[in-house]
Amino acid sequence: MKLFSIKGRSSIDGKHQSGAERIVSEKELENVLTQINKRLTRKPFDYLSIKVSLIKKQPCVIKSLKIVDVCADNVGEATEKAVKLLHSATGLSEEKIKKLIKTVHTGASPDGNNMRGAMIVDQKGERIELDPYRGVRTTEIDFIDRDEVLKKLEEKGYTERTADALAVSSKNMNYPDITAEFCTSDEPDYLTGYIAVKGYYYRITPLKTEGNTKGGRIYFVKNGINLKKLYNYLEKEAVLIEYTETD
Ligand code: PML
Repeated sequence: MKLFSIKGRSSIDGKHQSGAERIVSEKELENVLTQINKRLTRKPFDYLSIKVSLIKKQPCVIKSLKIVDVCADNVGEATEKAVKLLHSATGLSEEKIKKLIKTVHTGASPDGNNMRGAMIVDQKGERIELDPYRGVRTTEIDFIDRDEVLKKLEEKGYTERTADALAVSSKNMNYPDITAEFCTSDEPDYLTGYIAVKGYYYRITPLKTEGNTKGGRIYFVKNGINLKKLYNYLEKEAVLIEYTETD
């Protein structure tokens, strides 16, 4: 079956506004293009692009991580829980992890803004992105039957952002040399973030302070990782995800 990758994004004054990515069959193409167009035009924009390309290599199919809800009374308690999960998945010291999280909360790009993609941190706690302004982006992903998955997630009180983040983290955790991921949104009122480790997506609220426009992702990787292969997997290889319900 012919599959197409769709990538849409909008911006205003050069600042990212909305994005949407899908993998769809030829039959779904027209409908999904309409959906994406609606999603991108919800926010004001002065630039909008939607790119469609045929996927040449058949995507591999993987299972999604299982969602585990973690509640905390405040950001401090949520961060402590996040740090413990990351410490046990990466072996990095709690102090180092806290510093890295603070970097995300204050703007991880060298100019103090949010990065477009994720930071990459090795087991020595060092940042190793090829470009620290851009980072790495996980793309070329979709759920098999995304609408059905979205319905199931929304019934459980989750959001479209949860669906997108679950897809990203499931692709990430499928890579043997990625051990964990940290993520908070850059939306000032979206306080839920997550920690992904092998098999699980720990959804933690509130993982950031209300009103903070800084957010982003950290990918924790093994020492000596081949960055060229990592970038190629995350940015170029198409992956389809089968949603797995939490028991
Ligand atoms: C969730 O709702 O499970 C957390 C999603 C984090 C989204 C981050 C983002 O979209 O920027």
